[in-house]
Amino acid sequence: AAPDPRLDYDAVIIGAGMSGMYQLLRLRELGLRVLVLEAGSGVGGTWYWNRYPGARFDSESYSYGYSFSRDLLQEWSWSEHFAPQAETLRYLNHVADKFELRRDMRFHSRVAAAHYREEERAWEVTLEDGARYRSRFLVTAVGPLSAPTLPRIEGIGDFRGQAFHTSRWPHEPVDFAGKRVAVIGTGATGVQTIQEVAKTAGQLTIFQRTPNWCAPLHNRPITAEEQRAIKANYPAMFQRCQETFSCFLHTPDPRGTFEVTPEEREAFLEKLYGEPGFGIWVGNFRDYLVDPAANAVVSDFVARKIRQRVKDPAVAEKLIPKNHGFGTRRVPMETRYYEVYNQPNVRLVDLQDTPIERITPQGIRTREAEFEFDIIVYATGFDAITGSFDRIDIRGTEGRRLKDAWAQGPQTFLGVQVEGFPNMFMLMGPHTALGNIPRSIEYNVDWVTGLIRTMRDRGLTRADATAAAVAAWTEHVKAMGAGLLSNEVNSWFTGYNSNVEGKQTRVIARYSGSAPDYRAWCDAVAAKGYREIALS
Ligand code: NA7
Repeated sequence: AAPDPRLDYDAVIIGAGMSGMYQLLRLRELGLRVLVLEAGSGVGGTWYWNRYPGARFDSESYSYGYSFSRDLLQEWSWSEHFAPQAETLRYLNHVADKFELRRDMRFHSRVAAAHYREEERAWEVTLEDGARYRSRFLVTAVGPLSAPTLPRIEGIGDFRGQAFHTSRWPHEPVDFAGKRVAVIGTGATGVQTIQEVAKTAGQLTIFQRTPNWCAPLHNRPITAEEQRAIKANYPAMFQRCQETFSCFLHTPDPRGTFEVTPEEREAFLEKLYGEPGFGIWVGNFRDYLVDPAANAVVSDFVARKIRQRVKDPAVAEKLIPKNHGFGTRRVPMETRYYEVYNQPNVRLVDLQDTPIERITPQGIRTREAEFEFDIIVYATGFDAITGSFDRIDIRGTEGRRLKDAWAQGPQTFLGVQVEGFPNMFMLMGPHTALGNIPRSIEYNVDWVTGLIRTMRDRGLTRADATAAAVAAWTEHVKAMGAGLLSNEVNSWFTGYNSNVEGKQTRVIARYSGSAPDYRAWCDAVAAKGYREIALS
């Protein structure tokens, strides 16, 4: 189809993270006029924003980069098995340079609204600064964990020291040496922050509301010999990622927890605890995330490890989760995290015992005590999965708001489309397979590109998933989540957030079947000519 002269672009992509960057490249190859709008001053998304101390991968670096370019794979060398944030950001800037991505990107451009205009079969995208663009397609590449949330605590604006949310970290380094530092939050981010800040802070106070089950990352540098092996082995490694449940190098062990002797069980768990990466979480016994008795065995193993590592038994008990089992929330991967609590300059405040009452100009007041700080770090997480959509005024046909369409939880087709929002395609939207996210991103982008290519080739200008397709997919996603212990726990996995109004209920926000199943489903839709999508 010839470009529509009424439109500024064929496609507008919101977000210049890993999804947006790759989508730009693919749509450019189709000859489309594409614009990427990015709120930050550079590319990288998650890896641009999350500059907090200690931020790093906990998926193996080499399994986490883009796989689409042989050149790129061969010329880039990861320095550590689990690379630090700065290296990943350098990598993504390298990708942007190599493929000249920035020429189609506009930075410092936060999208405020996106409204579908039926007359033109196009999206009108408005920035916070008022700039406006009309585009046939709207691709959201906004990330599942990109809308930060601060606690709703009184006095949060009163604090006179320095205060940061971990994902809005300043670009200049923050000096903790000798300072009195508070960290609120003990999720994957809090754990990475705490173990790093504890190295230099004069005094570190950790405010923990819910302990998480953490496990050792076992990071180390990549040797020259390993580097050669990694580069020689890329095709096989990515093939493996295509075959595993969540695209990680690790995948569930085929054995059930009680199919082995107690001695074998202990030895297996010990082995997993000693191995690098997510193995203990996603490579564990096949039934431990659905069977409470199996889960209790694994949880008990990790609890014993925590008791061994933390010297003060009272502190150890506070660090052991009581209301959820191992692996049912995101497992923070750590490096001497538990040993931090043995340091004389570190103390743990359990908010279950003594809730925070308010932030004061000097620090934090709990029910029991008044604390003074130089720095407060909010490692309090995100309005996950739907939060970044909620922050944009997205309206489909007849002005219907996406937020209203999702009032009872997200409704999607393949996590890519929403009925009544024609020509809007979501990358890593709700109901897509998460797991090793870059693997899912590449698949998602290629699938969306295939649909747009088909439309271009057939001269079609409107794609809208049918209501029946959305209902069927949403039901399928719910069914896949049935019986998972993680869906009975409050966490970002279940869209629960104590800090966001209306998000104190659990929803099925992510696809929890296997990535191969997800891809098979999407492949079949494409192979049969997108019958679930009304194309015209
Ligand atoms: P998470 O995993 O959502 O963790 C947020 C942490 O902050 C968690 O410990 C929360 O406790 C705590 N929190 C949140 N609000 C408050 C208030 N109001 N008071 C006290 N404590 C609070 O976010 P992360 O950034 O660590 O990780 C997000 C994902 O990013 C991670 O899973 C990786 O995949 C990458 P709670 O558990 O809610 O009691």
